[in-house]
Amino acid sequence: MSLRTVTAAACLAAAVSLSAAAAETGEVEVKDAWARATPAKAEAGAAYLTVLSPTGDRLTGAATPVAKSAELHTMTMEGGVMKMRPLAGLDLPAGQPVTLRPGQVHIMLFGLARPLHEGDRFPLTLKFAKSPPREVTVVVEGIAAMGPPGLASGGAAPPMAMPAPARGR
Ligand SMILES: [Cu+2]
Repeated sequence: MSLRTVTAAACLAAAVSLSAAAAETGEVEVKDAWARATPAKAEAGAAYLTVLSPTGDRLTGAATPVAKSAELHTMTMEGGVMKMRPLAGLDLPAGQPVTLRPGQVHIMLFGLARPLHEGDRFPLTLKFAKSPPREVTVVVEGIAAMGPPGLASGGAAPPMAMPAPARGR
């Protein structure tokens, strides 16, 4: 057995034990975290990702140093216009990936410290009902992107009402 084969085998073993551990602890998996670039003076942006809980959980909130607040939002069609409203939590059925995407559930970022530029990366901490908070890296895509590279579904988003922060804070 060559050294290269040994290394590959060791890596594979490590990867397998890692996913086994994740399944045992019910640790959530998060992938394809991305955000749209924002116009120069925009104070709000949105982040999207895919999250999977092996044992079932609930996404209850998010936080990031690049925005004053991050809120779970959903979108509904009202009179032909998409309107956003805050969402208290998002159920994560056991073993089923849940994808946040433009025009649907998203993580709204209010009070951006600076515009999000394509190619930027920023940390986002996700909060869950059961699992410990989880920090992921969000990659900023183009201003009209519909998804992370290779996963873009295409099609234009419907017209969207201007976002407003939730009241009563
Ligand atoms: Cu929103």
